[in-house]
Amino acid sequence: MTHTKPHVVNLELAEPQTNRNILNLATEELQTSLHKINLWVKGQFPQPSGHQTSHQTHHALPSRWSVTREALKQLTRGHFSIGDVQSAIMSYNSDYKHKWTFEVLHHYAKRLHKEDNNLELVISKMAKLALDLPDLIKKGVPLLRSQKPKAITLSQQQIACLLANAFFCTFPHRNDTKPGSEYTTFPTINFSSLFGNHPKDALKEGQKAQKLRAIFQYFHTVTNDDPHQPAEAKPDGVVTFERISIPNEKLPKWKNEKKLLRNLHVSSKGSIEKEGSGLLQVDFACKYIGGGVLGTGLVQEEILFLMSPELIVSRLFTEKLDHNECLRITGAQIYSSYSGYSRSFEWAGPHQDMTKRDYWRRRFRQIVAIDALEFKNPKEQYTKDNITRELNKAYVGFQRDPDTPPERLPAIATGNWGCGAFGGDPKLKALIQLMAAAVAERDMAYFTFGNEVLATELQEAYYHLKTNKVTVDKLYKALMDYCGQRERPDLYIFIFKKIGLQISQL
Ligand code: AR6
Repeated sequence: MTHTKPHVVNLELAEPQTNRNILNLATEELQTSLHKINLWVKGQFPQPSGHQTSHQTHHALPSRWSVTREALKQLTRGHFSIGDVQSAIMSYNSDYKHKWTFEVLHHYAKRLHKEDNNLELVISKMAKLALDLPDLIKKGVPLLRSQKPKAITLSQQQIACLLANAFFCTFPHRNDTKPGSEYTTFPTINFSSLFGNHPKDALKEGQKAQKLRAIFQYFHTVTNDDPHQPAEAKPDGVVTFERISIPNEKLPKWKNEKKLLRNLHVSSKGSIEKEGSGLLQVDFACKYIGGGVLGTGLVQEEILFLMSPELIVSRLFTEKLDHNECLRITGAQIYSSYSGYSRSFEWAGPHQDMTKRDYWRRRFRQIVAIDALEFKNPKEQYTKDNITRELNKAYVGFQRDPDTPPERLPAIATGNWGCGAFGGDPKLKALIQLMAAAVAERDMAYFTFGNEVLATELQEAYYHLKTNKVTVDKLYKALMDYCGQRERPDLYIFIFKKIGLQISQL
């Protein structure tokens, strides 16, 4: 059986071959959705029986890609309605004709879309961009599989092309989330879930349509060929996605860690993404990266991903995160600004990102996705296993990249990680992050997101712990004692007493 020789790898690589982060594409497993897409683009997607010759395969299958290509080509010619976009998407997704609805897309087009951004023009350029897939991505992008630390670097143009395909729901095998189906351990990537809405959904149609404003702003920018656009704002760099896994035996032994707390800056005002710019920004993640960004979620992680849609592409290749893993993303650009939060969220306009770029043309912006545990019952968080798990998770996210010298290590910008949708206790989580930062030897800026009481309490607690040179192991032991309490006294006062701090105001 003769197969067409795979095209030469055309992923732009941001790091030199000697760097440990580099993708060794030659040895990557090729069982990836993108590899399959390449076959599918060439009409070679194998039948489930797998008994055909390549010749038969060419002719037996009216390839999904050829149907897709025809549908998208129509859109590149302009003169279409949103109904036509819907029909185009459904033409190669007919299995979902009774499942997918498009009222949010229609809502956006009718009520939210501004005439100055010609929607038809943007969508036709997006179709063109999606059709560039075979030219822009010539080899399968490897999957970032569980427990396999690895990095992928893509050009912003490749990301835009992949996201245009996600918008038009062209990725095969990625719509079925039933247990046992091929990609159940991966997040979804096709945008179908953004277009429809159910009356019982957490967001109303109009609220969900705000997400589309951010998405279209992104596509408007990446397809913008206006020569007057400032060169610094152009999305012509690269972005690195790195899965980090630390084996259990290499995780800190918390009860023996003698490190002192590092510097802490606490503020009740400001946000991680704005005031924390230039620092390592924490994404309060879901283990399925991006959480509900393509559905009804609209809290910290989803908003982050909507402001920087390049982050969404990580859903294509990042398998769900395990307890000892995180995803670190370097170089993503910001395209929009927002106001409000959750149900009051609104897209607030375009953002021109002039952030400088590094040697590899990545914007100086690093985000680390760490997923906290979700506590339906708040009591569950005060156990040795759960506290240790959260310490480990934070440590994995904060750990220094061995290539960065300690003196050039940015501080961490974080806040109430795990304390909104996931129901955690912010006083406990702040302490856990502070301990993990101490072991990772990084300073921290903590944004309490308007909670002034928490800001004051945290500042005071930190002051006493720092001036009394309390080490991580002591804090860990005090936390373990706290877990054993029947009642839940104030966490910080309990710890001070346990450690024997003489504090006059107690
Ligand atoms: N800057 C600083 N603090 C913030 C910001 C911000 N931009 N946004 C929110 N906060 P949450 P979780 C504060 O609920 O509990 C998503 O669906 C604010 O106090 O987003 O870890 C993910 O995909 C807020 O209450 O994080 C996961 O599935 C708190 O941070 C899940 O939610 C927690 O924000 C994660 O839930």
